[in-house]
Amino acid sequence: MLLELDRDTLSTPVDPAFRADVLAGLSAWPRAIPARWLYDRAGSELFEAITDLPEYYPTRTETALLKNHAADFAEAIGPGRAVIEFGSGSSAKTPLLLGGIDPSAYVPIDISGEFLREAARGLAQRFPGLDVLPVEGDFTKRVRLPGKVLNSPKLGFFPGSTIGNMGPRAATELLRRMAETLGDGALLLIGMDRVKPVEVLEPAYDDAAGVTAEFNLNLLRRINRELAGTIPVDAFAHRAIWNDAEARIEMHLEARRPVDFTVAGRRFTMGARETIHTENSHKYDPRAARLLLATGGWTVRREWTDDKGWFSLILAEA
Ligand code: AVJ
Repeated sequence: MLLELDRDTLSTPVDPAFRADVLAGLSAWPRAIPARWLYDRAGSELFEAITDLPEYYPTRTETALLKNHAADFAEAIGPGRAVIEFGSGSSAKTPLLLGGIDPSAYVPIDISGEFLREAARGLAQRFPGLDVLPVEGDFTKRVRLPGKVLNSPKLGFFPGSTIGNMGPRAATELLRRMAETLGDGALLLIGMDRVKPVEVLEPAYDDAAGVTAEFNLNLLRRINRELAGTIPVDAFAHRAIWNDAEARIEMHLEARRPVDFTVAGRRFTMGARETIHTENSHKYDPRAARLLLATGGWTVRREWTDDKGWFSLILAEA
């Protein structure tokens, strides 16, 4: 008799979508696994560490913009809006926005429930009068907003250049869905990273301390742990390259020697220097940003950038 291993005797439950994406991605040519799987608990913590790196300019540049233009936001957005944050993570930048605009409610949406609840608790403490209504879910899918905010005018908040993870097609679809979710008269405050010299871009995604490398390699560790993988993690190297034609940084995991491994019972072989593409980070110049937003149903009202023009915060109207 063949005994099937009971689900709850396994240490980590298998997410069927993760399994499907990894198996399909490892079999595809070129091999590619969707970036969202980088962000398990360990990955989310490593990403937080990335945001403090000297080479990683986006977070500190955007944070400075939020601080320096608080009065502008208050004037352009006005009070009483329900703020809906897409992919809120640790909500680190949120207080900078909420402090200035006097919102009626705050709805953080994130796929990592644990992270979400911690962040929501912290914000509710910091803004005692504010309704904090967390929603656990994938913001790239249709999201059901809490009933309490359905009749308030809304401000979508999508900082961090998270939109850059998506290609233009997926980004357009997401922007359209956001416009639908947020309704008529909605505003969107979105952070977008700009095109800049490759000498700045590549180190930002391949730091001297090796934190980004750990972040990328964590995906292989996650596969080994959750999908009974035998990937020799040491045989892989982190690569970050600027693809100028597509205006994006690409992260890859490169096999340093021929490798042979199994994942969820399936066998894979890779030659030396073959890669698994793990993330894209698209960069937009101001015209491309406007075009993308317009295609997604949003009209740009204002744009703020830093002295070097490295990062922009854009306020758009549905
Ligand atoms: C979270 C998608 C905005 O693209 O800059 C940082 C992810 N990956 N370093 C980015 C990331 C490697 C980050 N985003």
